[in-house]
Amino acid sequence: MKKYGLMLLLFFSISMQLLAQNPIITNIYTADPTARVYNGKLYIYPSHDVPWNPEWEKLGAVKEGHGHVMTDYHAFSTTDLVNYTDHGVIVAQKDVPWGSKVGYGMWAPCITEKEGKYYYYFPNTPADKSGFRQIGLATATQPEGPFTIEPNYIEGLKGIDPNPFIDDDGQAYMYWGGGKGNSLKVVKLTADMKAIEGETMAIENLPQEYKEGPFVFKRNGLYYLTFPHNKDTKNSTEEIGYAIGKHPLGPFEFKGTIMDRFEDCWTNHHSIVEYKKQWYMFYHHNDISKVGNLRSVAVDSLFFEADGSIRKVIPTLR
Ligand code: FUB
Repeated sequence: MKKYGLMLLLFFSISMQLLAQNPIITNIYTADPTARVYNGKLYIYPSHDVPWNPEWEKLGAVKEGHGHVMTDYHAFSTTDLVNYTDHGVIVAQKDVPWGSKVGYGMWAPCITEKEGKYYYYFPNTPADKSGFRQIGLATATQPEGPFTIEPNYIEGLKGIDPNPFIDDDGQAYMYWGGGKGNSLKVVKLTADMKAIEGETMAIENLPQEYKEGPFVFKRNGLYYLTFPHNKDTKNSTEEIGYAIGKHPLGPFEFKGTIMDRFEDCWTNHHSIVEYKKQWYMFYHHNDISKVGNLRSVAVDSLFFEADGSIRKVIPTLR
């Protein structure tokens, strides 16, 4: 009986992989996917790449060199990793009380759930020009919203790529940071998830150059810190590596590469999640647009070895 159960599980996971077609979201350009499981569904919270609109320059927006233009966020959900529902815009730049209203604002977001409430952290260009990006919060009682945006950004979280992580004891942490001179940092969050608490620490001892997009998860008592790094500045994407620690604040020991660099998209940004007893890695590539700032979210299965190490994920591209 047990044998048939295992065979069925194997058959199910192979069929899912055969049916799934990358990129998985094709109605809009999406990048930087955070995948989470809520109420039996798998939700994806990506950023939303759009082309630059020259009309914004008349309103005072300044075109930035990197070209990552984002003005709102959508949420998606699925139960089979084949069919995805677009829940529409959940947070828009024009509605952020503390943000600039036009331009490049909203880069990689991330979400977490605590006691039935959903906490959606997102970077945006601050209207007060206090930094390249500040990180704000929107909350909801359902994973697809409606979300209410907090009036101010969170003091002490200047930067990009927020990744909240809640440990089994209920303590929440925020990892964030990326880009030149803006390294990986971690700090505790207050119980209401709306402010930082205690000292901010830099995570500096990773042997390969950290770039951006941290994502932390816990498995079998170990904390996996995964991150894009080791970028070849010429023509390829960032590589995704990982380190393991025994505490959310580290120290973390670098363990290797989860996904190699591949062709010409400049960035990669990922999340890792277990759904229906299979682990998955969500990431992005430019295989529809062929340009680095109009990206599309993809997914592949991820496997652990018996010793807890991660087997390399080979991206299945279009
Ligand atoms: O999507 C804009 C930026 O590119 C993100 O914040 C980075 O992680 C990189 O993917």
